[in-house]
Amino acid sequence: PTRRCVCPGSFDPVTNGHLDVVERATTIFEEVVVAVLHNPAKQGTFPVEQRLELIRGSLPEDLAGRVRVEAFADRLLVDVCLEVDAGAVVKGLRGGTDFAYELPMARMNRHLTGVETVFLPGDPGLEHVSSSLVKEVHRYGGDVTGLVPAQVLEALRSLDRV
Ligand code: COD
Repeated sequence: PTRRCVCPGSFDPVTNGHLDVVERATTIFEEVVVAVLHNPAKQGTFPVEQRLELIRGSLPEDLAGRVRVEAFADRLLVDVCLEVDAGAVVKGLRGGTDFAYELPMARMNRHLTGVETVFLPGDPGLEHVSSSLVKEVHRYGGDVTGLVPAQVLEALRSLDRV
């Protein structure tokens, strides 16, 4: 049994969908490590240091003692889990597309070190929320209030709008 899990992602930037998964992970695990990792398929928008600050600034204060937010550059998720001594990965699933993307990664991670992946069904009210759609909607002048925390709304203002 493990007390600690890792919630990994790009968090570019963090959304209310991510925060919901992290907060729910704290109801199952005593400690949660939010790990900002590199997704080789994605080009980054926000610098990693800013992504960390935005996550830290958006988490409820009462969780501060049990949630740690860190970046791990160019590392395998399984190596991060070994380093922080976490026996499980927690991921949110918005729907079937997420599942199809996540299943091979969960199997590969288990193959590599035996680490288990726990999937949480995403909140249906946040199913349409992703970092990439948030950035796109903002870029073309749409309003993403309510989909991201206040600090992220502020940070988005620094991006160019079309
Ligand atoms: N509702 C529920 N869940 C959500 C929502 C939402 N609205 N939005 C996002 N999520 C979940 C996603 O499903 C995902 O589980 C997590 O939050 C993070 O999402 P993103 O988009 O920030 O992160 P990804 O998908 O780009 O992260 C991919 C990783 C960085 C985790 C992956 O590339 C990785 O593990 N990289 C490290 C290198 C490695 O180990 N590679 C081999 C993998 S087998």
